[in-house]
Amino acid sequence: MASVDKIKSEIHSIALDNGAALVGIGSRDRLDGAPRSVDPNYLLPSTKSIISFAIPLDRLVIRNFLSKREWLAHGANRKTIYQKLYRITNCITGLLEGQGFETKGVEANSVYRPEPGGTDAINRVRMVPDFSHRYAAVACGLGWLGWNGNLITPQFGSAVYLASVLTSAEMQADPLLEVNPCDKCKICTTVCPVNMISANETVSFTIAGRKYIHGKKAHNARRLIGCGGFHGLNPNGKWSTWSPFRLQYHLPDNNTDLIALVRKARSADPNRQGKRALLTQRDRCFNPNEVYLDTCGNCQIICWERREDRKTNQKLLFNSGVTVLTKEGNRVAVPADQVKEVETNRVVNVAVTNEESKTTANWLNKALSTDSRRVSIS
Ligand code: B12
Ligand code: SF4
Ligand code: SF4
Repeated sequence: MASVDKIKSEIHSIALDNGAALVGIGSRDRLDGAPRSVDPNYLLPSTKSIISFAIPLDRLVIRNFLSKREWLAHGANRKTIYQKLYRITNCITGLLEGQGFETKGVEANSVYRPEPGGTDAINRVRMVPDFSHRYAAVACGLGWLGWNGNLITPQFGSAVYLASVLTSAEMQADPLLEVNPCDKCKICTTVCPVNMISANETVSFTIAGRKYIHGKKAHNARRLIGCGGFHGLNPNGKWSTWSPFRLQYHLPDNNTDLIALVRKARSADPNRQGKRALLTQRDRCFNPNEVYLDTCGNCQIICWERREDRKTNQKLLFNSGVTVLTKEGNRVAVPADQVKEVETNRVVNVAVTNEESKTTANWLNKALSTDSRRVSIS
């Protein structure tokens, strides 16, 4: 058997050679007292070390996405990143298992603990992961939790995706990050169509005996409306995400009603029906025909390590206009005063141009199905 130091160095090489920009190792005791979603007992009780790694998003693609010059390239970038995260996970798991250690590669995304009444992509709302990559990354020294609640790193801000591996191998832990890269500019709180992140209130938790905080988030169901693309317009009405869809402007305050609204909107979404309701990120990213239709991600991708860049990103978004669905079934951005909302048969309204709104009876249903047919697995 190779020495654990050699294995550790091999793990770093596998991650970095296969596209990760950051990799770190944390000891199990750093997760004592941490939130329950990062308890390694759920997946691998024999865990002694946690390996975390991160891949940054392409910055040109982010800016084209925020400024609404180009939509689908961001999803394509995210898809490639997930493929790399899974490949690195598989390689590291193979290495450690080959050396006789019990090891569990954590799914990069879309795998959740059972929740009552929430077995599929229409009904689940709590979405507690089998293991939380964000908290794990903090415990492995990759970064801190930003005000936006995402992992923030000194090198790339929050614009990174994460994965983790649990193992019974006992390796020397890497140091924790000592300085918080989040300067509390709160730009992340201004870019959400559903005002998800509070600018004043915080929540706190403990990792490795240290206290961390992030901005308090509204109920999860609210986030599912914004992140899920059911409502794209900012409350000021001047810019939107890449979603042309609209739900109620005053979302219910009562959580039961909010959850019912999410489930109703998802039930009418053609991209969550049949087999699609059970797909994991792994199923999606390795299907060559699957298209990622991302509409937001703003609170994460706006946050780069330098404040000047964050301000530029915010400005690009604020000046990017409002997304409409065109007659041809495409999504383009136009100035806010050229937009009209029309009803659909899918719970949501959809934004179209003033001009094209006059003839929606002739083309809307066809354009809506062209829009959703981009996604391949059905
Ligand atoms: C679920 C999820 C979502 C859900 C959010 C719902 C949720 N519950 O968090 C949705 C789909 C809305 C979502 C949106 C986004 N996500 Co997401 N998501 C995840 C996922 C799978 C888990 C996140 C998580 O840890 N949630 C649980 C946390 C928030 O709660 P907690 O404090 O641990 O637990 C609380 C409750 O659950 C409660 N509780 C009560 N009873 C019980 C019982 C038990 C048993 C437990 C355990 C807990 C519990 O206790 C806690 C106290 O409040 C991770 C992948 C992963 N496996 O880590 C990606 C992940 C966090 N997402 C990511 C991203 C980027 C996004 C988006 C930007 C969308 C996008 N373009 O990808 C947005 C950002 C939204 C935001 N501001 O947070 C990245 C973050 C990268 C980074 N730099 O940090 C991740 C890590 C994916 C990845 N592989 O990189 N996401
Ligand atoms: S945008 Fe500003 S406040 Fe928000 S997480 Fe990034 S650095 Fe922190
Ligand atoms: S991804 Fe978009 S909708 Fe979701 S919380 Fe972040 S800013 Fe809000």
